[in-house]
Amino acid sequence: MGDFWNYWSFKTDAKGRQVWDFSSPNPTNAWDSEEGKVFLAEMQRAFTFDKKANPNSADLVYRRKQSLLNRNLQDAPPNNVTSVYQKGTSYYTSLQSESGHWPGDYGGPHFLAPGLIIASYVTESPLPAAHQVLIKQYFLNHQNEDGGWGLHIEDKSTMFGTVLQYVALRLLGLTANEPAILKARNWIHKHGGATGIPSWGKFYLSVLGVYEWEGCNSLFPEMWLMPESLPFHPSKYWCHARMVYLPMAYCYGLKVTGKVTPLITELRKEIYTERYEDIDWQKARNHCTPTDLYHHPAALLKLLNTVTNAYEKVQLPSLRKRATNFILDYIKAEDEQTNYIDIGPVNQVINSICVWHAYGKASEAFKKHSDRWFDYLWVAEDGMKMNGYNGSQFWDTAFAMQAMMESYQPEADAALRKAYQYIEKSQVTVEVNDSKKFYRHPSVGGFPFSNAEHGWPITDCSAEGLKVALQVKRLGFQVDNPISDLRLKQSADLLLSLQNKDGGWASYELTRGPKWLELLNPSEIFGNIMIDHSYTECSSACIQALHAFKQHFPAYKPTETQNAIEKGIQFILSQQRADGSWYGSWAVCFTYGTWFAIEALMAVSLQKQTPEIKNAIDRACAFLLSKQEPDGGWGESFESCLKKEYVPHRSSQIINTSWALLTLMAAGHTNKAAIDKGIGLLLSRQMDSGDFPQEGISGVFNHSCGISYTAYRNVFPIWALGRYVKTYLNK
Ligand code: LAN
Repeated sequence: MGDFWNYWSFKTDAKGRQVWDFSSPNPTNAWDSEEGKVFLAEMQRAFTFDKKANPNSADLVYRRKQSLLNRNLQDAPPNNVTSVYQKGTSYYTSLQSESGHWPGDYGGPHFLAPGLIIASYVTESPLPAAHQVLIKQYFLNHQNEDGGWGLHIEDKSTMFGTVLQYVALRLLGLTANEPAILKARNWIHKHGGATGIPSWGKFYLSVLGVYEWEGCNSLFPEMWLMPESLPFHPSKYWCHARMVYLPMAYCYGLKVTGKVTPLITELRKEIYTERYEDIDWQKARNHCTPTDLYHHPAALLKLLNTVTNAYEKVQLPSLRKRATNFILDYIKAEDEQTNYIDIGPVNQVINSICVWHAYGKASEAFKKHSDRWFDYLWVAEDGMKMNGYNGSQFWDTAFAMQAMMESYQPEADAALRKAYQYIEKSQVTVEVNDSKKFYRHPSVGGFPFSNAEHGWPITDCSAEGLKVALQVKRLGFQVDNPISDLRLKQSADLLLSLQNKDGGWASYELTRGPKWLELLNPSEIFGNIMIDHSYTECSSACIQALHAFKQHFPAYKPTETQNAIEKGIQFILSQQRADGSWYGSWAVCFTYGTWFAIEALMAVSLQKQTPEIKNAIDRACAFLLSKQEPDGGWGESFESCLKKEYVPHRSSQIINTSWALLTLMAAGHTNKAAIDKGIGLLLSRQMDSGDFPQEGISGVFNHSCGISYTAYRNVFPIWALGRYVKTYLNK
């Protein structure tokens, strides 16, 4: 098995680009030959994965390779806190790349790779054979027992997941009678057929030509020509919604559809319960299978759809042309600003389709686009998946550094120094072109989630970057190329400019639109996608960063900074729930949100704690203690995110346990016995290698979709153990 893994090599460069290369043992790449076919089939088998044991893969392909390269472990040391801490750190540093960041699996969602397969089919730009085989294997590995797939790896089957993987598998060459396909088709038919796929699915199927554009509600490209002052102008959307609905509107406006090949004709026969010709497309527009429905489209949206659908019948070609030309200009700007990586995996792929449609397959723009597809693909023991971003390089590195700096260990020095170089290189130092025209908030001073080439700064990534840089300064840690004071000030300026009126911070930009814009959310599968809301986690990170900044630069905008911090704290306090917890929007779930909230409250109140803050902290700790499991750990299920109520996991989870411990220790809680028990759980879970096991999924977005953060199973135990060492052992 290992042999076949070895044909895949991971490449990264100084800019943090991550690509998996396949080096063929067969120099002529004759995959059609008998020998070639046997090779590919054997390789496919080497990526067999048992979803039933745990649908979360453990990123073993990267980790085995990298840790073998860099191991320098002492022999099994005794099982005490310090040794587990050191071993955990030493293992994790062995995974660091030459460029200083920690590469890792960022998969989880099930709607990304099918989009890419559809794009590559429509644009007649097939992925290399070896990639296709591993993507196919990934889909097969993740099929649920009932034959379907969900929105993400831990989800129950949905029409969205099932139809998309079904179609993708067929495009990748599986025949209609293969057992996996039969099972999937059975699921689709039993649940009423593909007319019930949610609107994003209707979109992909229409582009592919297995669904009619008439069966989609209008995506109304002319919306972009409306006055910007309107409260529902798309410039006011959350940037991810804005950048996804943009190319979608182009495709809808021009009814972009691939060639109707014989395979497409077959698919039209396979995925519906009635004849394709008999489908009532108008009725299908608002039909969503109940398994998929997370967000119920509001009456206001339905009303608006009636208007825009009616307009579609009489639309003016000249206006349509103006609108789609504007969209193309916008896509060009986004492509150039992000070096064709684009803000995320969804618009990257749909932009590729638009660029292909507008400029052709031979165009420079399309070539640059399809070259970036590879930045999103990741190989793990469950096959090849599409990551939720072009990686989580910066985010993981900023956290890893903080975890390792929590308590001083000379063994981590070299890794920290290298990691700092990645942080330094990632800061945005120049504004993007046409930033105003295309509704970009200023970027300079900010830090992205992945790498500088991607370049969209994020509030909390910027805050974590600033925190790291300031902590390095405070510790007097010697690094090459220290980030200048000017750049640190630019970073603080950016955070100040991003504070919302409610005192909180959203994810990428200011909250631009009114709350009621959520009533126009057309996606049945995601919640809160229309505007960028203030979040506890983002707000906490910004408060902590500004607080640290104030200590280093007390004379720089002192009143403004202080006011921002105070308003931020009020926002955090306002988000605390009656049970003492905070909801976490970007990871699972209340242990995450509560950890962030407490870090901010503690950071700013170390000298003087108001009764209000003290009370909030006490209630948070009481909440956490009430959720501690008998084995000493904490475990939260992904269901917490969906239900917005704490739902315990089947078993304690090291990541939730680490967050709970970090919180209790930050708060200086006196129940040391509870903390010791939690630490005991972490110690018991460490593996011989120094790694920790991959347990349940730990990331989430838009309340409904899980996403994997492979780094968390190492970074957070290290951080919690480091805090324990610092608090109780190194006194
Ligand atoms: C991310 C990844 C990072 C994440 C954090 C920085 C961790 C968070 O604190 C703020 C929100 C942010 C930036 C975030 C937002 C939503 C993203 C971009 C993602 C989870 C990665 C993928 C996801 C994106 C929306 C996926 C495409 C789906 C759509 C609904 C457009």
